[in-house]
Amino acid sequence: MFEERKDKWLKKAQALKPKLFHETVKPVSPMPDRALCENDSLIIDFGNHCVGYLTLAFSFEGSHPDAPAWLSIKLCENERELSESLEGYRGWISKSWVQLEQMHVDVLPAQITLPRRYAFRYVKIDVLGLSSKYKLIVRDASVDAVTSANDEAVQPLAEEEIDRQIDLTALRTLRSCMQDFFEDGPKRDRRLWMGDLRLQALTNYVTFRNNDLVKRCLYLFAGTVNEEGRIAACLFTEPRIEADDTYMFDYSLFFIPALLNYYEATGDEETKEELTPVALRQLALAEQEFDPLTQLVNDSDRLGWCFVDWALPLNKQLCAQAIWIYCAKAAQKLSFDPEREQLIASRIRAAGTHLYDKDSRLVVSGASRQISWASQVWAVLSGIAEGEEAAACLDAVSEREDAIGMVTPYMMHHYAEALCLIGRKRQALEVIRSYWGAMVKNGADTFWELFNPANPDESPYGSAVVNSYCHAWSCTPAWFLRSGILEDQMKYKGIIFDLEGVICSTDEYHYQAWKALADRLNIPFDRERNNLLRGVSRMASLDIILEKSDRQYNDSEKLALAEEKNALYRTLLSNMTPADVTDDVRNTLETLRKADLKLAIGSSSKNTPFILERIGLNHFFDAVADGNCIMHSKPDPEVFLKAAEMINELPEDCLVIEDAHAGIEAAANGGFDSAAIGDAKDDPRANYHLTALFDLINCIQLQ
Ligand code: RAM
Repeated sequence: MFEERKDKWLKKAQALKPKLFHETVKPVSPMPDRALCENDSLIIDFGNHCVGYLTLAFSFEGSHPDAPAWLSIKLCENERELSESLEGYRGWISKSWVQLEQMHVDVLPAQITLPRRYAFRYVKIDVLGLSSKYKLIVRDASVDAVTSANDEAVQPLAEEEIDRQIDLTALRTLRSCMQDFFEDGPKRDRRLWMGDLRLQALTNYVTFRNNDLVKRCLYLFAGTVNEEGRIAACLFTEPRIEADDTYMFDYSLFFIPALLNYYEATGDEETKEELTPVALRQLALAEQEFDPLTQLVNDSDRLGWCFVDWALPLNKQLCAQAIWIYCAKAAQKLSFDPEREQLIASRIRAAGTHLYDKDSRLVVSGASRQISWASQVWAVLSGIAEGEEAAACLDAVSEREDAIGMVTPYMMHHYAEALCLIGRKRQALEVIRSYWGAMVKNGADTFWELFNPANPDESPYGSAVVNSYCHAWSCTPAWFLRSGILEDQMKYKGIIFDLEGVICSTDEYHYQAWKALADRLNIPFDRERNNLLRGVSRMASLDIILEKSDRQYNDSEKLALAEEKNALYRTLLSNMTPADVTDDVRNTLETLRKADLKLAIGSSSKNTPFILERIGLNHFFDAVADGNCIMHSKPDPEVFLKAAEMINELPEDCLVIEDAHAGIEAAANGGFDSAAIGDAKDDPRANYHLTALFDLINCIQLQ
């Protein structure tokens, strides 16, 4: 497949081979005068992570060197590597990745450039053997550092110190990985991986802007598809361009969003047209992995069939299903197909039917119905879980100690992206500050391939010695920090909720109390008549009920009856519990709280404090304005104005949520925007019309 085009594509890729920028990097402090004897060692710090060629200059003191200097040279990406030992290495990938050399210097003085390219900040020289007739002096050291990243294209961030540090570290990471192509790690694996490319490219579009390098990589992948047309998980470019024999479900599919993102960043129609067939071919090939009856992706345990994260016990079924959906949606943007649209819908439904646990509100994966963070994150990113359900997935998993965690910055990227998608940019920023920030605190000057805060020494390879401490997929904070995560994300500063009918439903209790009173007075009253009482004050409601009575009541009798009803109503209210707050309401409130908004109640009910206490929300709101502190009820705006004043915000900066027409009118009268729900949902005076409270989250976000 594509055989006749592959050569042309590889030629295109080769024509885009970048020129590398060179920079000479010197150690942070001058070389010590100290002369070295056998068994002495010296550590040289170059100040920052760099990728390039090391030159060392040696001289000696004492008599003419009568034997070579025998040296061990260890190049380390970070400080912790300096003390890591290879002895008893038990990792499962080759220890040949360790940057450790031995050499003999026969003639002194000498200047030696090591032939290999290294990724490092520190160099440790151990003198393994030296004649006692002379001492060795390391006179000078320098690095010819190389990258294809153009620093001048980057706009620096002038934000909080922590963000600046994270951003610099992320930029340095990407810069080191940008060579002839986007390497995954310049120490290890020094090759082009599809999963990594996708995230590097995203970050590149808003930083170094070397879009031709992305184009080159897309053509490299397209030019090396196998006979079926499948994109390999990774490829080599030396001695000739060749795909590795590793194929992974998710990595092949990620060619699709990578191409789409490239097109969105550059508008390069030609590349889009030429490579879209390759992208669509990945979807077609993925079909083999689906069960046509259930529309679920097979629950495979073939080693490495789908990557997702380095959490080894992770079951990949849900993630694979979600990644297919995510990539198929991207394919729709490259080339829309109505049949594919239906297939996407049916696979979302299949996941909902077979891989969603209604009780826990979590998606599950595989025959063992495993619960993991990765599954929840991908369910959100794919749209398997949407709106309030999506928020519930991310919240519920954090309560589960048995959930399989996330261990790579790659997976954490997707978590932060999922949070942004459901409107929790603030929380996403916190994730970036705490997760990537913890690496900075642990001494990272480039971000690592894997970081498990619970176990900073964890390695996917059985030994930290072979870890990559500068790894492409961890560079995305530089993308997040430039993609609106820091901006004021909400249209409003405060949200004011009506209580009854919005936060909780008390309709039934009102009905039962009026019914009991009407029964005692022998006045006919039923649910139909009860509808007439909606949004009507207590005394006016009583008048409506008394219309059907045979006798007249004077004002003081009426007051007593209203009191009687209220007493009954309050007795009934005391049956309320936190369970009266629906998941929709709870998730919406949590999400708004995490978005850093001020939340208030504006309700005409004098029972407000009592109800809030019963449903367990009395300490939740920043302010409560209720029937006890106002003179005029809705549609007068007094209660909302009071609430806005209590949270110190102007009406135009607040949004009112109401289920009664009188409330929507009150909001308009006070100069507030409003969102209508329930009975008032279609009120034309409202700015937003909500089917569920969670719909609010999308309405109030700045795009
Ligand atoms: C490792 C590398 C690479 C990653 C693959 C799946 O070999 O770390 O970055 O994409 O695994």
